[in-house]
Amino acid sequence: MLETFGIVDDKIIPICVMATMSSGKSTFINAILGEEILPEKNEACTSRALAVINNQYTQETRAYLHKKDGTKGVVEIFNQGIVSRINADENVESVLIEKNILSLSNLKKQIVLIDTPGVNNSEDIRHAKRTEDILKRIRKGIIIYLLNVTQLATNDDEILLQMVLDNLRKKPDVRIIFVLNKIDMLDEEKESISNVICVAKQYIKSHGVENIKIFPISALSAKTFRMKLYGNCMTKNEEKHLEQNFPEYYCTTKSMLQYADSYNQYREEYKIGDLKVTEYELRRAIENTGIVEIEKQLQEFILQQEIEQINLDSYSILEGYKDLEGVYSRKRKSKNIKNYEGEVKWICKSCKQINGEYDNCINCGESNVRLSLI
Ligand SMILES: Nc1nc2c(ncn2[C@@H]2O[C@H](COP(=O)(O)OP(=O)(O)O)[C@@H](O)[C@H]2O)c(=O)[nH]1
Ligand SMILES: [Mg+2]
Repeated sequence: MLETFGIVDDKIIPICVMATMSSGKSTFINAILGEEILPEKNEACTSRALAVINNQYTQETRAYLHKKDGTKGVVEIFNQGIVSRINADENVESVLIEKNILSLSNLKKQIVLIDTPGVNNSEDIRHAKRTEDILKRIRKGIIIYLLNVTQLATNDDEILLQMVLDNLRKKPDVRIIFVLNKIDMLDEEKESISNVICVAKQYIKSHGVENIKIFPISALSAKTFRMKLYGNCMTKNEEKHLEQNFPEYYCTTKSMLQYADSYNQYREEYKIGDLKVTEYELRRAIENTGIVEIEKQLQEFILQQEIEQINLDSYSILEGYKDLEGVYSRKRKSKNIKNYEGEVKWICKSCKQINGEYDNCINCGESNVRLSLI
C-alpha cells in the first residue's frame, strides 16, 4: 500500500498490529502515538488498513490521501474525528498518516505503524481478506499480535492466530511480539495477572510457538496517561478512566530517575482528579502500564532489521500533495461549495466551515445549520 505514496517497501520497517475486532489495536497505536489519531470503535468500521509513518522533522500530523478518481491531497489532522471521516469516505482509496512519533524517535530507521482491520469472520469477510493480504506480502518487519484478556482464545482469535503463524512460518525476517491487552479489566480477586499470562502462553504454545514472551498492557491507560503528559484533549470517558486507573499505576518509591532530565522534560505539574503529580510520577505511571517495555522490544527488533537509514524528506510523499479542500479540512472556510466532494449539507453558523454531517462544526465546535437555510 505504501508504493502508492512513492515509498519503496524495502526501505521501511512495517510494524503491523493484528488482533480480532475490538481487542484494542487502534487504542494501542494511539498509546504509542500519545494521541488519539486512529478511530477507536466498538464496532467494525471499514476494511481499510491505516498506516502511520514516523517523521521526526514535523510538528503537524497530516493525512495523505489518494482518491478513487485519481486525485490526491493532504489534510491536517487537528481533531479526533478527522481520521474517522476520511476512513468512512468511500471515495478515498488509500491513506497515509504522517506524524512525529515521540516514543519511537531516534531510531535511525524508517518505520510505519499499520493498524490492520480486525478479523471477525462472521461479520465481514473483507476484514479477514485484507489482513491475509498484508500477511502474504510482508517480508520483514514486526507483527504485534494483541490478545484481548477478556476474550482469550475465542474462535475468531484461533482463526487469526493460525492465519498469522501459517503465513510467518517461512519468513524468518518477520518478528512477532505477543501483547496481552486490557489487563485493567481483569478482576484480580478472581484471576491473577500471572495466571492469565500462563493461560495465554499455553494457548499460543498449543499453536506450535516455543519460548513465548508476553507483554501485558493496558493500552487504554497508557494512552490516557500519555495524552495527559502531552497535553492532548480527552473525552469525558477517557478522563474518567485516567482518574480511576492512575492511582494504581502511580508509585512514589525513592528513585534517582526523578532527577533525570529525560523524566523532567516539560517540568510541569499535572492534576489528575484530586492528585497533583510531577512529570516524573506521570512518566513512571506510563511505564507501569507496560507500553514502554513493548517499545523497548520494538526498538531492539527494529535495530536488528537490515535496512539502510533514510529520511522521509527524500520521499516524494512530501511533494505534490495539495491541501485538500473538502468536508474534513479546516482550511475550508468559504461558502463556495463548488469544489466540495461528497454530500455537503451543513454549515457552521459561526465560522462558515462546511461540514458533511449533522453535528457540531469540525473547526470550531459551534452548531451547524442546514446549508439551504443560508
Ligand atoms: N479497559 C480497557 N479498554 C480498552 C483497552 N484497549 C482498548 N480498549 C477499548 O476497547 C474498545 C475497542 O478498542 P479499539 O482500539 O477500537 O479496538 P480495535 O478494533 O482492535 O482497533 C474501545 O472501546 C477501547 O476504549 C484497554 O487496555 N483497557
Ligand atoms: Mg480499530
